[in-house]
Amino acid sequence: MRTYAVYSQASFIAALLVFGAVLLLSGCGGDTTEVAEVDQFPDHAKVRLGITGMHCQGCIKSITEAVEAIDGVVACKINWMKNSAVVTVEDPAIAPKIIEAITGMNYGAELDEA
Ligand SMILES: [Cu+2]
Repeated sequence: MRTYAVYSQASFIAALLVFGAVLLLSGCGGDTTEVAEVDQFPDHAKVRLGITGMHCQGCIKSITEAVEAIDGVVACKINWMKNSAVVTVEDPAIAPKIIEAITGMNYGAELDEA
């Protein structure tokens, strides 16, 4: 019985760890990714956008892919909780193109000047 108790405690902890890892990987449990703090491209210009109409991870994925497919876009990080995106670009002049791509998919998008 004692062995069983130790075993089940260990597997319980293992299960917790796996659960935590799944949460982290899936990005569930609230968006803890602070876009401003994780800047992989500090030397590049940023276009900050407010985006409306996103309702699931699928929206985020398709917007991210569409924006990153635009010539001159280096990366697109969307913060679902804040309804915002930070797009790393070669030249901020392509901002209208980015907005066009997003609104073309029936989401709202506008430049966030703040
Ligand atoms: Cu969706």
